[in-house]
Amino acid sequence: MIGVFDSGVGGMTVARAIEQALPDYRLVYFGDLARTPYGSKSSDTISRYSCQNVDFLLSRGAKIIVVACNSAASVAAANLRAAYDLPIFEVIGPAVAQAARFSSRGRVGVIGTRATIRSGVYEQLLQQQNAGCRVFSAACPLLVPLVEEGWLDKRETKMILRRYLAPLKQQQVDTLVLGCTHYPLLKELIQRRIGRRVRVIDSSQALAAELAAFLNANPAVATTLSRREEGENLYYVSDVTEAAHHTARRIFGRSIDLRAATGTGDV
Ligand code: DGN
Repeated sequence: MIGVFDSGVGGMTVARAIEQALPDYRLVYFGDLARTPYGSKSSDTISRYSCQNVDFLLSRGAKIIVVACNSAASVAAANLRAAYDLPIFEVIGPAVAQAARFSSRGRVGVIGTRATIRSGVYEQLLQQQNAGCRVFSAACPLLVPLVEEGWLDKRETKMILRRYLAPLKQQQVDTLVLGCTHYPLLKELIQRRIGRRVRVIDSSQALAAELAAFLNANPAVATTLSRREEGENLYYVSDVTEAAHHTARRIFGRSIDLRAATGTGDV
């Protein structure tokens, strides 16, 4: 199985891209709804939760891990790679590669949770790829709870977005990275607010393409993965809520059987 985790439902935007790019492979998802949001927690706590999430996915047969959460990727990806002997993919690398490629004037905006922005990982990686690039980042801690609540088109959400994006607009960014896997659900609102000329980057498709290329190049790993004819994709959450059902349906365009995950850590 391809194991995918996030702090909640946001990572389902990545799971969906993987389902579309790799329809023959089975996927198991874990959304840590009981402990979301991660973005406001300390790095140690996010790292500990991330290890527990990987252990859960391994117990369900995952042979590859996708960290579909920027907050976890920014503080825990290196630890996970050191601790687990299996391929680990994450969402930040593909987003950075696209931003470096598409930025026309080297003015890149990044929005994400507090943990992601505090880590400085986007600045560091973008400047490694393009030394002249200027990065303007903004933590947007209210957006994840709004998405988890399904407030995707409310007046209050638009007002909050206007406030968060104003400084980036003022800096005239030419590219804006959605540095949180919840934000693609607000992509249209964000695009409208930041302006049509700004390229808004959501890394889910690039990540799915990277995974597909890896499996092509590594058939020995690909053969260890369970195939779709062996069963459905599995979607686990550590708390099954009405809002999660609603958001999952919105992401996949179909209703998703959200299973309750138990024994996933120290909740
Ligand atoms: N989807 C997670 C991310 O990409 O950072 C949100 C983290 C959170 O829980 N706030």
